Amino acid sequence: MYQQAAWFTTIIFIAGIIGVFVYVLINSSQKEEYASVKHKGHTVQKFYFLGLIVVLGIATTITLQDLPFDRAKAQENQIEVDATAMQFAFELSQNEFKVGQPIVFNVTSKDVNHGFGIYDDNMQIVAQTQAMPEYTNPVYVTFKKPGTYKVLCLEYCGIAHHVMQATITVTE
Ligand SMILES: [Cu+2]
Repeated sequence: MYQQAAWFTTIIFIAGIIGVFVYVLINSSQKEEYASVKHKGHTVQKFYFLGLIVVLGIATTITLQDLPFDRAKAQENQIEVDATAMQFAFELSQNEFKVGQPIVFNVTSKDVNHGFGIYDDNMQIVAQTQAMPEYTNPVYVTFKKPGTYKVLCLEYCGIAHHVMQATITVTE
């Protein structure tokens, strides 16, 4: 569903850009005094810039209301797991867990910025954070159902970014 929304949004923006190009192309044969064009350009620019701020402000507010996963917190009995990302793999100090067991993944990177996204069997995101060199970002997860989960990189990090993967097994 999210992929579809992203796809349609992209298509709409591309159509808009094509529309602008076509409009400019059609009107490019008309000659106008430079001074008047410049003045008009500034007014149009100001109008569109304010419009853009309003549109992006509303879109950001609406889309940040809801994350596609739970925002979990630290818990006393949580298992600590070291999760290190590198070109092009993930290293997890533990990858077998039980349902209902609170876990914190301490996520870092050995080289460049990576993403650390945990996906369930249906490729629905469960949790995510950035994997950054010299920083450790905690991700709190409590798996609610058994299955095979995947860790995927969410930040383009180089030529083999798409093969970066780790597996997590969750049992009852
Ligand atoms: Cu990557």
